[in-house]
Amino acid sequence: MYTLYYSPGTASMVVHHALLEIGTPYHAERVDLSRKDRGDYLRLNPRGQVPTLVIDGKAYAESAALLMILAERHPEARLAPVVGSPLRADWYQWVAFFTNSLGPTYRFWFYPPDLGSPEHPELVRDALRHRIEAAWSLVDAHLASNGPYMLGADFSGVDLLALMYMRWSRNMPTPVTAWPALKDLADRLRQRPSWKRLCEIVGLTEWAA
Ligand SMILES: N[C@@H](CCC(=O)N[C@@H](CS)C(=O)NCC(=O)O)C(=O)O
Repeated sequence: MYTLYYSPGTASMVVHHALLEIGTPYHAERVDLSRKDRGDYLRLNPRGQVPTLVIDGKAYAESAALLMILAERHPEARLAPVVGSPLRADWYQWVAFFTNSLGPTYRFWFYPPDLGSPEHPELVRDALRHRIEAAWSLVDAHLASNGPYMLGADFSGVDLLALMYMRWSRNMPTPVTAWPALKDLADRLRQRPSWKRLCEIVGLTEWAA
């Protein structure tokens, strides 16, 4: 049994989505991120962030790591290609790309206090926007030549990571739907029953379809 600590629409989405794709039983605990004092939750996650996934009584953090752990624990769900295959290597590469390139930059975009100010000065905002858009341009070009999914013809768990980050662009100056291959990927993934179920469970309507 897994226990997922989550908040709708946040970095916990990919983990929640993976659990639904796998079809394994889990318990979900909503964390109220509007509360400054997160009390006992800090014992599970010292930064007070989501996601946290408790596996066999031990708490683990970091969305990309949790996706990798789940893919490994449930090979039958085929969230990752076979270990040792060239596609598995591509899978690691893209998981690392998303979590390294987009994860921290989005974090800075949404949390100006992480960079020391309540609101970003325009220069910083523009720089973060530029970095996010450059990353999406690269992914769009990759998909246009090698898609329609991140690993080519077939869906995998790294698409779930892409979908979570794609959704975060929805209110940015250039949402990912401006890039044709990214829009195509987002549309395909939003057709999956697991996505519809996830939106229902956590009560997401914005950018759900
Ligand atoms: N690198 C972490 C980032 C987690 C993160 O930043 N979570 C945000 C929500 S998207 C959070 O918990 N924010 C509340 C806070 O920082 O107080 C991951 O990918 O899991």
